[in-house]
Amino acid sequence: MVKWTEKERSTVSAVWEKVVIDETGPEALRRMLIVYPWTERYFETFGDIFSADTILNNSKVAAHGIVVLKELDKAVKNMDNIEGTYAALSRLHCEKLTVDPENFRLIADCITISVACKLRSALDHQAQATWQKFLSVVAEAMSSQYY
Ligand code: HNI
Repeated sequence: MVKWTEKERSTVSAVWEKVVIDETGPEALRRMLIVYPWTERYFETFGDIFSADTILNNSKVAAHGIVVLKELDKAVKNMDNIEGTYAALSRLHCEKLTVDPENFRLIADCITISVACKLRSALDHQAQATWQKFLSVVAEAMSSQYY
């Protein structure tokens, strides 16, 4: 199990408090789809997401970005059991959605970049290190039920 110092816990909470889910969620998912276009294949039901323009204007992408980011709130509130928190969601992504788990790292990076664009100097190197540790634990938890 991952150990968190008090400083790390307060840093994750402080970063998370500054995140505006309705902005950062859509922004992060759009980034993933544009920067890593092969991830589009999982979202066939979202309609036309075959160019940067259509991705930026797709309301389903925006809405799903919010769903993904809202889910992170559970990890912030359960830092000592992130794996357990995401066990069912990991199974869903493995068995039903068949998402390659490598993509969890990609979306984690896109979330960090979107957060950094928003927070600017508030996400200093120390805060970034802690935030990325947090997201890598989330990505690992999302991969935990794969077989
Ligand atoms: Ni993900 C559905 C959370 C990464 C593809 N995803 C969900 C749902 C949540 C969620 C919550 C809704 C589940 C439900 O309906 O019961 N996804 C997360 C989280 C991460 C993540 C917390 C990583 C931090 N998902 C990814 C990645 C991909 C992905 C990296 C693909 C590249 N997810 C999907 C797809 C769906 C989905 C596809 C179904 C969407 C739909 O509405 O049909």
